[in-house]
Amino acid sequence: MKLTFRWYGEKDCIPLNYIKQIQGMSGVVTAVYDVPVGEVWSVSALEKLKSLANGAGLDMEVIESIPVHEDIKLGKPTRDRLIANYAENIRNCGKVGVKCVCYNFMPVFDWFRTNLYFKHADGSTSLSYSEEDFKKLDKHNLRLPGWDESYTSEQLNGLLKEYEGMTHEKLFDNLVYFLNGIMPACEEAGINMAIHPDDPPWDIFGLPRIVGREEDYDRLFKAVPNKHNGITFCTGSLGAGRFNDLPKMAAKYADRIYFAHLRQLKFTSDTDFYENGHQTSEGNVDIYSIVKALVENDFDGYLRPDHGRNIWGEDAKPGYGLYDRALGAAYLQGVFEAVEKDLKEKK
Ligand code: DNO
Repeated sequence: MKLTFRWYGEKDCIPLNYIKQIQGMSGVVTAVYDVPVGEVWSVSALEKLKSLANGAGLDMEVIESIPVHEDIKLGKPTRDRLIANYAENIRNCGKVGVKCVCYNFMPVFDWFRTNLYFKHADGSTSLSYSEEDFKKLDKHNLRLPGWDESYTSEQLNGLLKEYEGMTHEKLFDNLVYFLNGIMPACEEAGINMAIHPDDPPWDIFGLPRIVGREEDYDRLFKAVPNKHNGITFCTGSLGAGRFNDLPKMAAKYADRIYFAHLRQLKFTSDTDFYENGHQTSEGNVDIYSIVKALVENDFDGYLRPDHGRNIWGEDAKPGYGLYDRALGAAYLQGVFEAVEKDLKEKK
C-alpha cells in the first residue's frame, strides 16, 4: 500500500510541505487543471507539477483525474479524436513516472451531494445527501459547487438534451469502446486505469450510471479483461448504496484495485447520509473489514484518505481540508499496520 494525499495543484490552500509532514505520506494525487477537457496536457506542465511534489519530498505517481470528454460518453463521431488525445495524455503521464490514472464515466455530473456544509453537533461540517432536498432541485437550473468542472445553464441544458434516450447499455458500450481505444497507450506507458464509481451509485436526473455495483464490475472486466483496466475503490461512493457489500467487493477485486479512496459515511435514514471522520465507529462503512479484505487479498495499490470534515476552524474546500484527512491518514495506517501484523503472525 502506498499512502497518498489529494492535492489540487498550486491553487490548493494546503502547502505541499504540510502534506509531507503527515508521517507515512508517500506522494500526492493531482492533475493539470487549466487545460480544457479533451485537450492534451503538455509534458512540461506535468513535469512542473512533478518537480513541485518532488521538491517537497513527495512522489507524483497517481493522477486524479484525466476527465473523459462528454462526446466520448455520448459516443459521438468526434470521440475518436478525443480518445486519441486521451491516449496521448496517458503517454505523457507515463513519461513523468505516473503509474495510475483515476477517471470516471458519469454522464454530466461527477460526485453529488445536496449539502456541502452539513453541520455536526460538535461544530464540524461535512458533505451530506438528502433525498428530499434532491427532489427539490431543478436539473435545468443547477448551480451546485463541488464538481470538478461546472457548466453554464445553456451548456448544461444542451448536454442534458444530448443525453436524452441514452441507455445503460449504450453508455456501457461507449465505456468499453473508450477503454479498448486507450489500452494500447496504457500498455506502452505502464499505466493502470482506475475507474471511480458513480457517486451516488444510482441514476440521477434520469441519466444512466453504470459503475456502482458488484455486477457492474463483473461485466466491465469481462468486456475488457486487460489488466490495465482497473478500479478506484471508493468506499464513500459504493457505500452510499446499501446494496453493496464492501468487504466482499474489496476481496473479490483486490487485484484490480489500483487506487483506494477510504472514507466514512453515516446513514440517517434509508436514503440519507452524511460523511464523517474515517473511523469505523463513526459510520456505516466498516473500514476495518475492508482493509482486512484488501490486505488478505494482496492489495498493492495506492490509497488515500478521502473526504474529511472541516474541523478546528479550517475553511477548506468541502471534503478536502488538511486536518481531518490527516487524522484519516493516521487512522488508516494504524488499521493497515494491525491487519498486516496479524496476518504475518498467522502465517
Ligand atoms: C470526489 C472525487 C471525485 C473523483 C472523480 C474521478 O471527491 O473522488 O470527484 O475525483 O470522480 O474522476
